[in-house]
Amino acid sequence: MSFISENMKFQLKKAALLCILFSAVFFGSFYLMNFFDPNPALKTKAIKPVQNINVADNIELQKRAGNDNINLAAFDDWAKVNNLSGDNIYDADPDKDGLPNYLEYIHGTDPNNADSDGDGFFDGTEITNGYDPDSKGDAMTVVSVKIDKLGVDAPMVWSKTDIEANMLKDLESGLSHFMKTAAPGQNGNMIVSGHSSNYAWAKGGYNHILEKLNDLQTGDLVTFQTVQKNGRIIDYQYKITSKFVTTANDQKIFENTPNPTLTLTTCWPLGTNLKRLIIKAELVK
Ligand SMILES: [Ca+2]
Ligand SMILES: [Ca+2]
Ligand SMILES: [Ca+2]
Repeated sequence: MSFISENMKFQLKKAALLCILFSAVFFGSFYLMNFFDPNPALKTKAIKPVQNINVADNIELQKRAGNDNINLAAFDDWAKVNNLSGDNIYDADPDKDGLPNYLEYIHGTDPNNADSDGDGFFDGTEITNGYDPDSKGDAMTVVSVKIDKLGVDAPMVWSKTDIEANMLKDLESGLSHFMKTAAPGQNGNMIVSGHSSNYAWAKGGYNHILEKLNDLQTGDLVTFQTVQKNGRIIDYQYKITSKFVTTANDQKIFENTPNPTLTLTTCWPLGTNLKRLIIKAELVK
């Protein structure tokens, strides 16, 4: 009898110890994971300079940013409501969030609050990196790519991977934006790819989305339309500056640029993945 009870005690002690050990390992690794990497998606928001545009003398930009529901006559009313005044009213940044008043107005953010959605990231930082300044956390703006000349109107996927198999998965849902490259309208080289062709049995609705890419010429336009949660729709137009075919591993196309540029890439010749057809374009200002 006493033998069984001793054995039971031993087993209970062993179970308790195992339980403590397991908890220590589980919570310890949970803590470490969070300590080192609280939220990888949020962590990628490096602060970059925001474009400094004077809307007062930029008619083309007014039109693009206008979209009928944002007009400059209304800017004055908006400025009054927000107690903004002074000679430098468009370019001033009273809340020091990296976003001049003019861009606060365009994006519908609060010019007197550096973090309009209260998620811990400044309005300017969010916009520069493609995040929605009016949606908490790691919500990106919803982007579609429109190339009128080719009849292309497709969603842009914010790729979060540089692993080829996963990138191909992204291409099932539209055009793919290479991670860590510039966001639409922002300084730097934005790299976007799409299928020109694919296997007949391949999944996805965008397997031929860029099959006519070679029909584009210098001067043609590619539009990136961004939609924020607050309803703001902003079109960024890129005008094509060059077109060329290069090898599949040409690293030069990834080189960064100081100004907002677009690199659009697809497999070429049509029906193969031997080479790449590249379109280079610059933001219309
Ligand atoms: Ca500001
Ligand atoms: Ca703000
Ligand atoms: Ca924010």
